[in-house]
Amino acid sequence: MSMLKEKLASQIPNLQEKVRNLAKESGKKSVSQVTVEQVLGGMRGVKSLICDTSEVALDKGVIIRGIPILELTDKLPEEIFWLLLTGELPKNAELKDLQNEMKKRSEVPEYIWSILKSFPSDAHPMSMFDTAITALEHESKFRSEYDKGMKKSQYWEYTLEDSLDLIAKLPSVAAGVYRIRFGKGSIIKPDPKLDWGANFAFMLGVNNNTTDWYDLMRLYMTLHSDHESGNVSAFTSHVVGSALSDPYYAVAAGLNGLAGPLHGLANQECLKFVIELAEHFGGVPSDEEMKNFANERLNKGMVIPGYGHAVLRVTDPRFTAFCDFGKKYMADDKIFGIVVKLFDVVPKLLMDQGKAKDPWPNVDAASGALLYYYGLKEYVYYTVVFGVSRALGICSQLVMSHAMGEPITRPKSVTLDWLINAAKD
Ligand code: NMX
Ligand code: MLT
Repeated sequence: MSMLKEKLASQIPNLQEKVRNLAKESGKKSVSQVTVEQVLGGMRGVKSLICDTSEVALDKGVIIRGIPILELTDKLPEEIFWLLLTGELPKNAELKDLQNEMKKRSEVPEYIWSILKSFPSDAHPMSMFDTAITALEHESKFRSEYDKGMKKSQYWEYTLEDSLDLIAKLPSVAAGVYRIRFGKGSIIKPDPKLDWGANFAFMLGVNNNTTDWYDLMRLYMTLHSDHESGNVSAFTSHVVGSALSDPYYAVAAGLNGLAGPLHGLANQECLKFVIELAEHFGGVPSDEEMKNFANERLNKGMVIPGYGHAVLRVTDPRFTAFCDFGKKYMADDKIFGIVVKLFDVVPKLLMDQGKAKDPWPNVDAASGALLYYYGLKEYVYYTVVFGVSRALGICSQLVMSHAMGEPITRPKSVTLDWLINAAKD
């Protein structure tokens, strides 16, 4: 048994007891009210989900198991995965054990490469990535055990098994998508000496494998890993997983949501916008030029990608972490310079426009410029990189949800007329 599974097996009975007691002692207590505005407005702020892996404070950003994200930027993504699941950072031996588990499970079956090679040459990389994850469902231990008659108390164990298998393979699959889709030559096999994040950077094959490129990928994987459970991708995965669809189905479903421009695809849209600015002005524009260019976009009814958030009301600390990295390694780069200048100009524009509740940058405003600097220029690929990282959080949430014995998700919908009448009352 892996050390991670042992650790969880020792913690989960306590968690289950807390859930049982809460339901028994306070099951009928009211903890929040729902306004008409919330029903009409994407359920914003409705407290109806449990997520212990992380929380997003509107004035602080994401806090993973009590630790603000800016205090975790020097951690490996594997350490974050352990933290998300157990609430503690791993000891050295635990980290080694987890890394060994991942290495053992990292081989990608040949049929995945055949499927990826059969895509149209202009397919979107997210469609390729999500299809590969759905196809990998063939490997699901959760489903095969369920078919044999798995007990409810074992759901979390096989969710963990599938999660480890899937997460171990994702860097290879994602790098394979990149190399196939953009004609970069043969697939690069993982280097057994490298950790999970650095291996992803290595297998993309875009840079001379410098330590700062590896560091950027580790940081990227850590920063995007989890953002509580109400965001589109995590929530979708939660709903799909609640039907006892196995983690492959659940993760693929969530990442299909990540592929939307208001969610993870904003990183692609943001870099596209930055490149447009660079090409239009032949470098970093002045404040006035940038303001006019951005206003034109707003006047067309388009959003400024990478700005605004459904929960946050401050600059996303993940943006801050990326900017700090950029200032250290590429302070004079033109593309990074535009990202910094956008930060000077856009919040005021959005405040003047008066619509966005949060005028500040989110994680997607800076991430692309850094990948671009290291040679990952094909920005339609960027959401795949986000997806590899987000699988850490989604899988952790699925394990915890099954550990708590959560039932199938099934809220009640009402008709518009019902709502109009209820509002009159
Ligand atoms: N540029 C222009 N208008 C905006 C922006 C923006 N960046 N952000 C919000 N608004 C508008 C929004 O479209 C809405 O307009 P309308 O009333 O005409 O429909 C109005 O402001 C109120 O929206 P909010 O309540 O502030 O935002 P909401 O919670 O509905 O949506 C986002 C949050 C993140 C979807 C929204 O801010 C947005 O579209 N941002 C740009 C896309 C983006 O960066 N998404 C990435 C989010 C992070 N991630 O990785 O997932
Ligand atoms: C995320 O990381 O999922 C985004 O910031 C979106 C969100 O939290 O709603």
